Amino acid sequence: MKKKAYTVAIAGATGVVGQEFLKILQERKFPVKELRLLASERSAGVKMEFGGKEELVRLLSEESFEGVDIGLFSPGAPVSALYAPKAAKAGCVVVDNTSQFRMDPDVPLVVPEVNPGAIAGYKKKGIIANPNCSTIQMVVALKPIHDAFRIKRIVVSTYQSVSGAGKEAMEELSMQVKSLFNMMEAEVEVLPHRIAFNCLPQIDSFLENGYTKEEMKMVNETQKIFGDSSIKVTATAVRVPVFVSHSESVNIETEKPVTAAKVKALLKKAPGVVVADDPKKGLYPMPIDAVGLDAVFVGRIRQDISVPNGINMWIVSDNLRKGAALNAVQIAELLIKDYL
Ligand code: NAP
Ligand code: 12T
Repeated sequence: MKKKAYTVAIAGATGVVGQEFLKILQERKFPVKELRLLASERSAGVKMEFGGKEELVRLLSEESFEGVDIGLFSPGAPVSALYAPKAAKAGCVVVDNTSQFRMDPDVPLVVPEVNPGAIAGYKKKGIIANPNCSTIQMVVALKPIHDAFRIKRIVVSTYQSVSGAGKEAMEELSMQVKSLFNMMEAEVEVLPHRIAFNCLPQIDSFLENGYTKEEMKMVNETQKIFGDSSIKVTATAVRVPVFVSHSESVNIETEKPVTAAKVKALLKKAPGVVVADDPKKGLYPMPIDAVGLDAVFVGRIRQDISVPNGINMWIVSDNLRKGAALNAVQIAELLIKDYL
């Protein structure tokens, strides 16, 4: 018989993604019977608010998942690597936000607006992977265009906020701005260089091919989610001094002839997308306007004047919501609707 409410564990509850999980579960009235908030020994004992009650944060351990139906994970890739399989073994379905399992052929990589059917594959390992924040917002906007015109190639440059790198990176940007305004040195500890009043063309570490891991995540994850390894993707991922919401300049080339007007019309009715595109009125998506909202915002939609079937656009979304916690909760909603 179907359950009325579920026991949900949040691994990494005190992080920026974890805190967003708590907000979104409440906002969307996810049927939570019991909540287990899990973090490291640094935060064990801390209290967090859920549904008007204080909940104690507990130490993440092997025993954390007995009787848990769904585990929402964002404790960092090495911690997920260790505990997600243990949770799955205890009968918990894990929705993992880290990069650990995304390219595992036995783990589905899911964006509900794009490939909801892939969820069925969770039964192999008991794990579903949430894609990278930059991949999610891009594929939500590109899916209807790919279906209608078949995208052959994507060239993307990202403008990623510091919240993507966690609470310490957000603190680092704040501290650096304060220090610099007080004529003091900006201390660099979390991000590779000073981020205040700067842009860093490095997110995550560098690989042998000259790309960063973050850039290759966008390439590999896009192909996996679209189920199409022929789609060519090249990415440059840049950290900018913005707290929340990632922006992306995206150029696509399609097989079939395409126009900006057709793309706009498609995107206006696409699930999860809001078109904000009226240049004459100065209307286009900006990160400060996307914070706290669910949609993927698209603007600056225009014909690429340099190739026959090309389109340029600008895509913005809250990386902690659609880019992380919201996408994972949407996956959990499909899980309880169709599988649990
Ligand atoms: P964060 O703000 O730094 O938070 C990290 C969280 O993990 C905290 O709750 C921390 O607990 C917990 N944690 C760290 N080490 C742990 C351990 N050994 N055992 C148990 N808990 C531990 O980071 P975040 O931004 O929330 O991101 C966390 C993860 O989510 C990263 O892997 C990141 O790659 C991923 N992420 C995914 C997406 C996406 O899916 N698109 C987007 C952003 C981030 P304490 O309070 O005890 O330190
Ligand atoms: N390094 O989930 O630093 O793979 O912005 C997300 C965000 C990894 C991930 C970042 C990262 C991920 C970042």
